[in-house]
Amino acid sequence: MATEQTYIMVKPDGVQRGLVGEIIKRFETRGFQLVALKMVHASVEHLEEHYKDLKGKGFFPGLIKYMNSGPVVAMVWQGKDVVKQGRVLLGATNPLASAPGTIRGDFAIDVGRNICHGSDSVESAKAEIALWFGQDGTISYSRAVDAWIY
Ligand code: RTP
Repeated sequence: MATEQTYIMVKPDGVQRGLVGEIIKRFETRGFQLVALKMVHASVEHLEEHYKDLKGKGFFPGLIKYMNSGPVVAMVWQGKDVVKQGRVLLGATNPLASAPGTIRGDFAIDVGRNICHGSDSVESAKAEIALWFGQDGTISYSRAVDAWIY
């Protein structure tokens, strides 16, 4: 299976609650590689572009307001099957449907405050990485640990 990249974001509630390290830890200890990271207080326009597929949904204005309420931590993680596996680590969109052991299943109860975002396909990951890291790009580096994980 080819190595993929996915866009993972700690949402404003995850930042406010001090869950950034916990979320990074879960991806790191699983064996995925961090190849880009930054903190951003995203503009309404930027967030409307990120969530453009949801425009028209009743919760869209509240979603943009919530996402614009404070800084987020934007990350790119790399590794085998990381798009799908990243969504597994996050848990279901509605935390009440998320299994214990997932990030949302362990730390959230409200779909409107679900702590984190993860790309839902390889194609959307490419678009989201370009949107959030277009000018900065990602880092390429080798890790000694990969010989033990893969
Ligand atoms: P995300 O993009 O944040 O990873 O979430 P997702 O793909 O699992 O879910 P999606 O349907 O794309 O929804 C994006 C975000 O919108 C908020 N939401 N609120 N009924 C509601 O109030 C509702 N439904 C969705 C959540 O923050 C969800 O993560």
